[in-house]
Order: sequence, then C-alpha cells, then structure tokens
Amino acid sequence: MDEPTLRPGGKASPHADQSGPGRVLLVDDEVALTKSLARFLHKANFECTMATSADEALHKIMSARYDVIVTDIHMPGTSGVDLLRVVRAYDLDVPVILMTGGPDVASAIQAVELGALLYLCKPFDTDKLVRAVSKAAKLHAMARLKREGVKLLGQEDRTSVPEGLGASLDRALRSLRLAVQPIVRVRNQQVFAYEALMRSLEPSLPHPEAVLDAAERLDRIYEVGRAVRALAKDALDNLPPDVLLFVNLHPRELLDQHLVDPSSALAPYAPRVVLEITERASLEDVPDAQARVSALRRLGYRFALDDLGAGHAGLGGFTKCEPEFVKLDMSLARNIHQSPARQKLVRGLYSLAVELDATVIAEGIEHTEERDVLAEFGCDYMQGYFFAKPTFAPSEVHWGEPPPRSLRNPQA
Ligand code: G
Ligand code: MN
Repeated sequence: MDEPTLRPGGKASPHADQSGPGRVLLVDDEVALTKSLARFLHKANFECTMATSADEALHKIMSARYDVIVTDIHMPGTSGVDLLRVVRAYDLDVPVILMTGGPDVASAIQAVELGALLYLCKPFDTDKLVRAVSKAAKLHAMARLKREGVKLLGQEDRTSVPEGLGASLDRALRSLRLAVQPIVRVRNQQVFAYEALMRSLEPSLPHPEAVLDAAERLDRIYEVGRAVRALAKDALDNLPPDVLLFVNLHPRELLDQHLVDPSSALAPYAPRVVLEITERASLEDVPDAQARVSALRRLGYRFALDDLGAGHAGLGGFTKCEPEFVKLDMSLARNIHQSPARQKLVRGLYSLAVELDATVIAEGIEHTEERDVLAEFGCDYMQGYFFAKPTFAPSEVHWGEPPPRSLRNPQA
C-alpha cells in the first residue's frame, strides 16, 4: 500500500474521506517532533497536515476542514492560544489539543475558557496523543451530528405540534406563579437577591422546561416571558427595596419589543432586576444580541450568565452580553470538596470571571463542605437548597454552622 504523504496540505491516505478517522492539523515550530507525531497519527489512519507556525495553520484552516487541531502553545509569532482564539471565533466545534513545554496557569486558564479539549505537557507518550486525537475526532463528529439534530428537530417541531398543546399552555399561563429562592452573601449572612422561578399548576406541563418547550414549539415564548415579568413586578413590590430579583430570560425574548419598552410594567424596576441568560442556549441565533443587551442595560437592567460550565465552552455568552454576574452551574458545586478536578476548574472559572469584572454566584449549594470550598476560593455569593429551597413567599434562610472565621471577614 502507498505510504500516505506527510506533506503539508497533501492529500493523504485512502481513509482520509468523511468516513475515515479524520483529518488532523499539527502545528509546531519543532519540525522533527511534528513529523514524528504525524507518523504516529498516520499509523492510526489519520490524515495529517503540518504547519510550522500559527499563521501558516490559519491559512490552512481557511481553505480546508479539519477534524482535530493539535498545536504547540509557544511558537515564534502568533501563539497557540491566539490560534485557538481565532479558531473559536468562526468554528465552535473543532476540538483543539494544546501542547506545551512549559505549562503556565494563565495559558491553561485561557485554554479552558476558550474551549481547548486537552492540555498536553511535553514530553508526552505518543499513544496518549493518538488516544486523545481519536477521542477528539469522535467528539467533533458528535458535535456536528448534534447540530444537525437540533436543526432537524427544530424544523420538525414547528411542523408537528401535538394536539392540545396550545390548550395546555393556555392553562399553564393562567396558573403561572413565581417561586423565589434567595441568593445570599455568605460572609455577612445577608440575603442579596432572589431568583424568580416559574411554576405552573398544569399537570401536562409539570416543570418550567416543559412550559418553555411547549412555548417554543408554539412560537409563544414572548407570551410566557411577559407573564413572568408581570409576576416579577408583583414579587418586587413585596421585597425590600435593596433586594434584587434575578429573572430568567429565554434568549429569543431579547427580540421582544415589550422587553425594551420603557413604558412596560417592569421597566421602572429595572435597576433591581438582573436578567439571567443561560449558557445552555445559544445567543448565536439572536440577531444584534449585543445591541439589544445594550438597550436593556440603558434601561437599568443588569445581566447574569446562567449555568456557566454547563453549556458550550466558547466565549459567546461573555462577549455578547458582558454579564455583571456569572452563575456557576450547580454541577460544578456538587461534591466539589471531594473532587480536585472540579476545584481546579472552578478556581479557573472563578478567577477568570472576576478578571472580566463579573460577580460570581455559586448555584446549587447543598452541603456545608460545598459552601466552605467555594468560600475559600473567594466566592461570597451563593444559592442552593442548603440555604433555602424555592418557595412562594420568601422563607427563612438556613445558615448552618458559620464558615471558618478566616472566611467570614475579608479583612481578617
Ligand atoms: O437553570 P437555573 O439555574 O435557572 O435552574 C434553577 C433550578 O435549580 C430551579 O428549578 C431550582 O429549583 C433548582 N435548584 C436550586 N437550588 C438547587 C440545589 O441546591 N440543588 C438542586 N438539585 N437544584 C436546585
Ligand atoms: Mn437561573
């Protein structure tokens, strides 16, 4: 069998089509190392293209599609992290594996935030690279399929609305209520805000996701949002004036004129309202998202990026809405005291959010140990069943045993 070519940009093995394991772009200024890595990847049937600088890599990325990018970080000229940044600006899915001779915390944090899949310290076992590239190629394929699936199902949803769904949503809207859950400051044991959580009595739409799903299918998202905002106004009337209310916003609601209307019922309360946009949904499909966020900010609303760490690892949410608050997804807090990996990730996300001038709120705190690890990282704002469950009227907050003295007073 012919040896597949290793030349940059070269057409390679017979396995290099869509059905093969995949096309890899290898970027490193150390040519000998790159060639040797390419040989290993070829043995595993990957088609490899080499580039000796980030700029050369960019050139190649613009003219061909790759399944995985493996790049050195420190190279003359543009760095691997900058390459990753550019790649993320136009392709959310392609997995990037970073290699480095000298790891540093700053570039590792940047790499995580920009959605690098893996960070390999040289020297590494080539088998490890081959395994990582194989996994990355599969993840990429899955991401592409997921996007296709979302498109397909999205189209199907619009054409096949189950019978009676409209009536169910009508009933859900008529019985809609807001539960509230406190967001607390741990150091001085204060209730800082509440999150408003939609609840309905309609049994066929038993939780908020079901209501939202029905509203999406029926193209009635605005209606749900308007109902929630009317209830939010009532809730604010019953809260102390220095307490904020966090209100979840479906990204599509950014397009609702009612939201930006200064004469809407909620507008006078805007300085006390923080609009939560989830990282799980995409702002990509909202035209002019940034301008719409700015218009709302001019009315006095502030923004929180919800569920950080659970959605796509790209920068979309941050760059489009420049949130005042960031809410760490509850999966990150879960048993964090038992997971060094989670601690490392949360520490990275926390310091990055702070650097981006966002106040971090840890969500889903259920245990004293979770509260204390987060507090130790510097996180003061928290929410979760540990303090209080969502209730229809603000309830007593459970503070538990005080955190260690050093965590109670920042000046100590
Ligand atoms: O995506 P968002 O963060 O808006 O979701 C909030 C949901 O999380 C609410 O439905 C609320 O009831 C739930 N919730 C709040 N605190 C906790 C907690 O400590 N543990 C768990 N499992 N769920 C929580
Ligand atoms: Mn939320």
